[in-house]
Amino acid sequence: MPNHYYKNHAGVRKMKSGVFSFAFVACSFLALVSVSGCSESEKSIEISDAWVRAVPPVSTTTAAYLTLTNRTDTEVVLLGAQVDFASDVELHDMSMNAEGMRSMKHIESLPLAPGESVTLAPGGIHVMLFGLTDVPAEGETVSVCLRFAEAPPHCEMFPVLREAP
Ligand SMILES: [Cu+2]
Repeated sequence: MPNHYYKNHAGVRKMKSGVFSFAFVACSFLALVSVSGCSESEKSIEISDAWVRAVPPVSTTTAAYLTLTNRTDTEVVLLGAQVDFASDVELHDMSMNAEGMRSMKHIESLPLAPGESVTLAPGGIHVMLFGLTDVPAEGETVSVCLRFAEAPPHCEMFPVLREAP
């Protein structure tokens, strides 16, 4: 796919916004055995600082950002995401070229070791949304379903914002 370029954007980190987490593999199984058998805070994938960038209505692309923390005992691998308002979704990493322009490349998967946390933010790794069929408006929330290896997709509501929360 062709390289495309973004203006340099300072990803200013502020206070944590909503923190979501969901039970994962081992916990889901234990939860079937006993409701209190597994604390979600101990064995889960945690999602925080989730947002989708608000773009002009004529735009055909935007991006989703979040912080993922693996609180399970096993490696989890993020493969990408799915949304109902874009035809294609890819994990991208952004880097600086010799001219000081930022270029993006497709990454196939993003592994997280137990306890590891990764932040997808402007200027770095992001979830690229191509072929927008319905451009999300600022202030809306949209469903983004994260895809993992060896686990069902997990859908979360992401706020649509102009800047990082
Ligand atoms: Cu991208």
